Amino acid sequence: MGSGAFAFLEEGGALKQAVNQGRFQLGERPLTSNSCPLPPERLGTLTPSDPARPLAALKEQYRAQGYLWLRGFLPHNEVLAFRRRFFTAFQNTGLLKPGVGPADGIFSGLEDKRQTNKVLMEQARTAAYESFCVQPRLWQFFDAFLDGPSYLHKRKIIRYLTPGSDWATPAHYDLIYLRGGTERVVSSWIPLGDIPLEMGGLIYLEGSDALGRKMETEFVHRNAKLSPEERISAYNKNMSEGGWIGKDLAAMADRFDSRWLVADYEAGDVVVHSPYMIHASTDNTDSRGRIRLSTDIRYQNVREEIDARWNNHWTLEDML
Ligand SMILES: O=C(O)CCC(=O)C(=O)O
Repeated sequence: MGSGAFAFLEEGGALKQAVNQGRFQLGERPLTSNSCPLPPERLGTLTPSDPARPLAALKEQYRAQGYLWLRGFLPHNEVLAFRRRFFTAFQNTGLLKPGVGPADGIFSGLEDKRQTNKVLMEQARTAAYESFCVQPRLWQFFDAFLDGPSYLHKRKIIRYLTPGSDWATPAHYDLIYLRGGTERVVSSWIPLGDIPLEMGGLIYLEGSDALGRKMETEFVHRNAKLSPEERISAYNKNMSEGGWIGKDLAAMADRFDSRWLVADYEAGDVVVHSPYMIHASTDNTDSRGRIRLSTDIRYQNVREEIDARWNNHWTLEDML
């Protein structure tokens, strides 16, 4: 995709216009995260990147922004095929609205967590998911991006969020959970299907890579007297509950005089973010009932220190 295609998004996109005009909301409703409204003056849009740009330019943009929103990085149809495959596995759990194709992933309105969690954990271990994450388009990019052979952490998270759910990801930066390895680890958040604003995608606190670094320096100082095991834990006595920075995103944006950057993601997009970049998600309030599906996986240079705690498949109880 040539860079011309992005001029629209960068300069005249409807989303950006909405933010600029200070009327950023979903229909009559404001955007929320964990039910807390995000005021329009504290919102902005993510800057899209053309994956075809020279690598040096992408690296520079990543360094400057703390993230890259790579539009159309993966084949759209292959991502949708994966979404279909994933939700097909849930067909007998009652999660999906009957009579609608699994690729649509429409919520039935009821969830039996015992059944769905079992299927989710199975899906997180399938060869199909593994092979999606190790597809050459991804590892070849990360080999180049990380200046050497890339390593994909075995702990790979695949999440879905039903509309109306009372959970959105609170604000955090990833190194809180990955302190046992290199700080050059890079996270990749991949929407598995379109995730327009109303479906609750990932949002980033503008300029927060520097903030995350500052916070981590303070934690290193405060954690210095702890045992090596505690020092790297996201749950040690110096961390807030669950390692989160907080759930009230509006208050956080006020406190740091910053904005939350939002996007309408499409199947095929890949976001890459630094381990210090503060991010969170918004609520899925989709009136069409679509379930938000995404994966977040981490790459690093294989020659750098690897956090051994991430050497196992993700489980819902692993407390990492
Ligand atoms: O998908 C989410 O809600 C959270 C993802 C995340 O925290 C990450 O990609 O690091």
